[in-house]
Amino acid sequence: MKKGLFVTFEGMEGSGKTTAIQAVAAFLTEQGHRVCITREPGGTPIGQEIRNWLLNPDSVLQDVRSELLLFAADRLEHIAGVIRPALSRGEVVLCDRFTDSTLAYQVGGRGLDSDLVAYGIGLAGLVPDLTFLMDVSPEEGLRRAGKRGALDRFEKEDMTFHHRVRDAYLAIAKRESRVHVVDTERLGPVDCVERVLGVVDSFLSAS
Ligand code: Z5A
Repeated sequence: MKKGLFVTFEGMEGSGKTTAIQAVAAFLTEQGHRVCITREPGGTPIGQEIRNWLLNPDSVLQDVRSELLLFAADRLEHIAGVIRPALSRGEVVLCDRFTDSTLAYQVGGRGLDSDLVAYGIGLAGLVPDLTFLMDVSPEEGLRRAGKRGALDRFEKEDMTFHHRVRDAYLAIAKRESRVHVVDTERLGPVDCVERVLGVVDSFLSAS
């Protein structure tokens, strides 16, 4: 039985998801909430193996649908092993990427059939209470990501891929009221966190 709060952070590479999650977690912990920080892919031991393979720039797939199934396997293990247990303990789960990443990258970016991807997402059987779309232009996001060194298998895709991903994210935000857009190109890290905390606070007060 779900009791906690499930919050996901979405967006392009380098958009500021990890930065925001760390600061939001510190604030909520100080307020007395129990917080679980996790991520996809890679929130479980087998998920970490899947992540290493999927992000390795040398990994090659013969059928792009295999990518969808690897993300789905990572997610099922993650939900059963980490997210649901934390929610049932009443924790606030802050998750770096979830199902909206699959819609943005596998449908928007890769062009997979949306019904097929919807089936994969449906297997999850879990919808976030709140989602923050940390929005940034692909140019700025990749500039930030590039500062870290070698690019991963997704970061290496061409600019049209990244623009399709961003457009897909913005389309999700338009149709889903749980999604709140945070402009991380205009707002600095501190203001981004303030915006996120304002929404979380209103949600917690109303529930
Ligand atoms: N993927 C998929 O295709 N399908 C799926 O279903 C799922 C995932 C779940 C996982 O990568 C890859 O898997 C991902 C999609 C795909 N593609 N890629 N690449 P990931 O999630 O591990 O990697 P990432 O998104 O690239 O993470 P990241 O680069 O670490 O981005 P971030 O966490 O959003 O950014 P950050 O580390 O917080 O910040 C980056 C830099 O920007 C850092 O120097 C900060 O100090 C700076 N920063 C942060 N916020 C700001 C603001 N507001 N202003 C200025 N500078 C800032």
